[in-house]
Amino acid sequence: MKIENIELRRVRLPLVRPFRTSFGTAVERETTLVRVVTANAEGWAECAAEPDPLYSSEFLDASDLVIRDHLIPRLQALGNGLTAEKVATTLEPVKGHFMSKAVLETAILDAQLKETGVSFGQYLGAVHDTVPAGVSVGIMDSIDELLDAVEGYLAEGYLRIKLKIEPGWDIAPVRAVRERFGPDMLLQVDANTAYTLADARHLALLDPFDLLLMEQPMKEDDLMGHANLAKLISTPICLDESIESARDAATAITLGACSIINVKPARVGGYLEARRIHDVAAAHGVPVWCGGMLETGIGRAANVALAGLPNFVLPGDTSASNRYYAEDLTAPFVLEKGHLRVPTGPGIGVEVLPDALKRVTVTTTNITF
Ligand code: NPQ
Ligand code: MG
Repeated sequence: MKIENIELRRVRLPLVRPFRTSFGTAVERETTLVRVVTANAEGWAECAAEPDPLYSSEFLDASDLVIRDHLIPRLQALGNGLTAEKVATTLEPVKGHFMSKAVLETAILDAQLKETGVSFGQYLGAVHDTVPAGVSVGIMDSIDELLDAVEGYLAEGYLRIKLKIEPGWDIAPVRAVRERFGPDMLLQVDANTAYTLADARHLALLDPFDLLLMEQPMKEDDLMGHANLAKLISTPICLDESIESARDAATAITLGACSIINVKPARVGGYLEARRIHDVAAAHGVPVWCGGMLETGIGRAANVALAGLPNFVLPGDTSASNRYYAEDLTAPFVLEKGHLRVPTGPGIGVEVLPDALKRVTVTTTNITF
């Protein structure tokens, strides 16, 4: 494939409501869009990094820089021999920077699939036309406010609720939501690393609420701690931040550190590694679900395609566009009986809307390939 130009476009989109997690509050989403132009197609992807290194060590300014000065030059050295399948191995000598590698690989894959008329779903091996949607609900100022928010999402049709938790906002909100909405609703929690093993007895107080899972209670590098916690609580442990590769997934499963995995392509370097995690987990009988990073329609489209693979058996954080944005950068993803439709057009299968894009653009940088 011959790439002619790569555009890095910093955009900023207001969120419909602030999103608070144990690591901070976001009122807008800022990201860098990568547009890869070839002779016959253009590929799009969005970087999952945030302005500050709080979810992970990656952050947007560093991402732009590593893409421009370290990643793109290595891809340029491949010349016309470049394919999406060669991106990860070519970038392997650069340590870390998975989100930066992911956005490049994804934009290149989108261009490649558009050139050949294949959709992400077909390419990755999706077996479903629609995928069940969950929603991630931020930490709120009061239980009443939380109950109103959850009620609204359930009325929209979301099939699973994930509550963000932290010390001081855990047992009471979970109890209130469970009591108000009953035993049948699918409910889970995400701590984004806010606890330690010393909190095991406290976290065991969540056992009676029949949660689907508890996501990333402790530090990302604490696999042993998660394996120990798993023996002390009955809620299944799901890992997010800890899993940066298929090898990590195999290690965590073998250690007993998790029995479910949140697969986020951005966190693991792209959709090809994400699919390998899906496969490793499936081979171990470990279910997976698709995480989210507040993607616009660009990233959401590819996530929904991935979520169509057979071992994505739990509803993902693949929510409708209006969960986050009043105006998305693509035609909005909408809930149909709690499901999102897997796009079927070539590549990510959605078009970027030029006017919406213009309104949110902060800066544009072009790199001639
Ligand atoms: C998670 N996502 O599963 C993340 C974390 C997260 C949907 O819960 C701006 C950009 C704010 C990315 C907040 C969900 C964010 C973000 C939280 C990602 O852990
Ligand atoms: Mg998470």
